[in-house]
Amino acid sequence: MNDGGQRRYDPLGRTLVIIPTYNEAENIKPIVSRVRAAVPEADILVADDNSPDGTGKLADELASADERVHVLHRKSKEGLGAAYLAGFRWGMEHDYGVLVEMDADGSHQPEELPRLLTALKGADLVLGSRWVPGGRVVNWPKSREMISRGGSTYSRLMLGLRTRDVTGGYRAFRTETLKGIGLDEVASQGYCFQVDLARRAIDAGYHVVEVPITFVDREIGDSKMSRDILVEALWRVTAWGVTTRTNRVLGRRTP
Ligand SMILES: Nc1nc2c(ncn2[C@@H]2O[C@H](COP(=O)(O)OP(=O)(O)O)[C@@H](O)[C@H]2O)c(=O)[nH]1
Ligand SMILES: [Mg+2]
Repeated sequence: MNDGGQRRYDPLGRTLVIIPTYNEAENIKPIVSRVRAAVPEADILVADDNSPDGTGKLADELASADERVHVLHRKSKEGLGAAYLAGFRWGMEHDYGVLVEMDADGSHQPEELPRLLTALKGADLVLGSRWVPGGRVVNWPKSREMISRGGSTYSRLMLGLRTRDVTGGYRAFRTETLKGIGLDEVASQGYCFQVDLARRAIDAGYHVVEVPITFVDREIGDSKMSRDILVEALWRVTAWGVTTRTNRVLGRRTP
């Protein structure tokens, strides 16, 4: 829990890097080999939603050649949130101490992961952050940057958070933190899943640290960002904001 970072933290334990994929056939091999090179001691779990382009099969080939690589095959596309929840549960069942979120498209550079893991030695959750000093985005269209910055700002204002980058998806959790924030109640599916987890961790009093990252826009394949994902984020963040404020007025804790 949050006591200003003064408490002693347990050693980190084994690390699992979870990579959700939907149609990332051209990206899956490069990203897995970069993760293996950057953090050889970590295992990898590819959580594939039955990608029509065969990403799951390519991941299977990687897994059969490397015992540190695992694949979770899911029946159909159910969104980033559902894929991560399934990945987290797999990681918990297999006793990993650290669960990492990372996109498959190279936007989250595996070479920066050691810095996130070092910071996690003294924290409950580390957020890779584009919007703290030292953090930046490369090659992102201005429109996407505005959506992301706007989403973070709106979420921060609605939810009363001080964290700068609450929508990002490059994160390292202690497994204990995820156990403590009640994953069974998480219903968000799209990218607001990231805001949901951040607000839950902060509201529960966990020590959340932001580490600057350089986010590089994908060079290959298509973004899965859609209107539906944006609409879900907008209504959910607004609803959480209203609930949080109402509960504050009534003196209740937000679930
Ligand atoms: N398993 C799974 N992965 C997804 C889904 N939607 C997005 N992803 C993955 O989540 C990561 C981020 O998605 P991306 O399209 O790059 O989002 P953007 O960077 O915000 O444009 C990528 O690795 C995607 O393949 C989904 O419905 N299921
Ligand atoms: Mg991307």
